[in-house]
Amino acid sequence: MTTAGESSEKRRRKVGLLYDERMCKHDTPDGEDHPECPDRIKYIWEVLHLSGLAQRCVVLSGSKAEDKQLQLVHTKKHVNLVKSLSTKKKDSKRNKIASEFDSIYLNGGSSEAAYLAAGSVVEVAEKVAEGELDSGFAIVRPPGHHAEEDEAMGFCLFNNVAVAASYLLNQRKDLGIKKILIVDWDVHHGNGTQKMFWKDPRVLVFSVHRHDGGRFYPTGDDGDYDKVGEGAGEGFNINVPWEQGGCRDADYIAVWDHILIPVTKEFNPDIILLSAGFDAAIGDPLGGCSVTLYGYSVMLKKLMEFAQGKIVMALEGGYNLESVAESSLWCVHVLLEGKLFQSSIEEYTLDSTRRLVQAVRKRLCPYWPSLSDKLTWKPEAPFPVKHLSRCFFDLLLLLLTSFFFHMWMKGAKTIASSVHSIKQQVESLLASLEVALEEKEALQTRAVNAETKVAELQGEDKLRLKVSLDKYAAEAKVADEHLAQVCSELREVKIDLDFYRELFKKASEEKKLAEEHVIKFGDGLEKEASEKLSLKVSLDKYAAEAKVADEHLAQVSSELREVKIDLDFHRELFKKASEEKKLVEDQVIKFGDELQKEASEKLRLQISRDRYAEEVKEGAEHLAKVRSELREVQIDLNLHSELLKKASEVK
Ligand code: Q9C
Ligand code: ZN
Repeated sequence: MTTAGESSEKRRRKVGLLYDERMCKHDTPDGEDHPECPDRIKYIWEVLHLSGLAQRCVVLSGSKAEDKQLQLVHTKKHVNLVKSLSTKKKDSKRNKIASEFDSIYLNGGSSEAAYLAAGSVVEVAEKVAEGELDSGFAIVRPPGHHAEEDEAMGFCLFNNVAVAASYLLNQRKDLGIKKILIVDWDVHHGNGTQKMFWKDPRVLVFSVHRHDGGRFYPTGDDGDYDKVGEGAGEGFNINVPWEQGGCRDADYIAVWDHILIPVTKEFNPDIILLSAGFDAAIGDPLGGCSVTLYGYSVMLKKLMEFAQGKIVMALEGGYNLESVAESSLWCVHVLLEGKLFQSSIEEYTLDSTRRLVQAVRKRLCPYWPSLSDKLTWKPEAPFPVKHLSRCFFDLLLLLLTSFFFHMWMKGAKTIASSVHSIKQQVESLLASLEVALEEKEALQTRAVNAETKVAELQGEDKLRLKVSLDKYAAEAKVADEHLAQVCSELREVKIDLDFYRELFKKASEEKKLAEEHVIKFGDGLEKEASEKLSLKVSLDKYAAEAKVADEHLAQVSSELREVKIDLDFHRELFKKASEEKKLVEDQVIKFGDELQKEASEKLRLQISRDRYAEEVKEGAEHLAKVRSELREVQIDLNLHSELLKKASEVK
């Protein structure tokens, strides 16, 4: 079992964060709204500071790329064109240039920002390759992966990630980087990157993106999975083209598990560059997919197992400010801690995803033998479950993540250094508590059932039972003492589980409301409904509810202890009951033929007894875990009120 205490003793990872305000100067010339706006990176930076994570990283400021570096992947003509933008004073001239490209705007700050974006990814990549940093995140704009050799495109001026990859391979041979994996999880195809390394076996380019049969941006065939590279680079380009929107964590994770990870194992890169667009995130206005914080942290964590964890993240797209900031935050958290955003939520992979994964594997298995292995999928969910689970789990996650984020952010202002661990504790406590409560109920029912059955079977064994009842009483006393000890342990801990349980209850109620809404909207309006719900899950609501919960705090705190005592007591009871049952069963066997009729019953009981025993054991381990987690949480009720104060302040 890994506890927070253990992992904090691990060597601290050095994570670089790069941000430079000058990249905010690239903006639309007339101040029109545009999804690729300066606030995207400003907000990420703010959130990283408010959360206290930035303070735990190595903060770097940007530097401009050199022309020589840019020309590794771009034509001189293109570099000069971008350079000239700053000297061309007239907007009209820049507008004319912009209009010659697809989905490009330009202003007086564009050139400097583009040079900084590329140079910054180079800088972080260099430091990670040198080993000065374990990993890093370049929070840059304009993005890069659509930019081609001689062309700006799709909000991208220079291909930042491609420049960095080429720089490491060609200009920093001394660093020993021979193989680079580029992972592009931006919802759009990384067409520029694909072209730049099309024939280069030193760079494995992997992109998962919406393709929609060639109708999604960038339209055409380039992003299809039959595009695997050419010449020496054949097999070193991998596309996973979604056939439609709506892809989720389970779909992305399936692609990781069945395509990207096995190939990465075989390729064994020296460093990983991540084209980290967050426009596949839930809530993105352009992407139409639903990747959650959990999905992003799982994907990143899985990549950290390779290249000795040398990962360079570079921001690409992502146009919902909150999604982008939260996802970034969680990725930095994963880089720092190597820990996941815990989620017990199981989802099912879309049928279309399974077919796609099979097709991609088939196309690429000549180059990557591990893709020929037989694939086994988890069983498919029955229809209504499949449908409902995708819809409701989404809502639940949305609720929980927004809530956690909110609580976390507010707390961060005052207790920056410990807030991330509190957040994690809260998560696992919530999960643990829910499970524990369910478990308690189940055990209670089962204990009663077992007792009934014992009573039925005992018959002539009353004497025997009398003896064991005394034993029972003695053991119950021991259990009582044990519980008293647990109680005092609980009292020492200054976190109040009920506070969170209350909040969780609220969240669940919200979820129920939300679910009713979704049903009303019906399947056809599912997307619209979930958008509305994300509004519903506004932080205001949580602030208000947290306040109510706080007021309940004093009253319910003792109740919690009783629940815990109850739980332990019932476990103990149940254990005794099971033991009794076994004794009685032994007697029954002695009765032989007369009880032959009951033989089948006995067998059934034996099976269930084993199951109970296992569950009780699991329960005990679980409880031990909760307790050890509790012991480590060092916040007190002041923190709660601080949190709440901050919550309303920020709101
Ligand atoms: N009909 C990135 O995410 N859409 N770029 C234009 C024109 C362009 C997205 C639609 C989307 C570009 C880095
Ligand atoms: Zn994108």
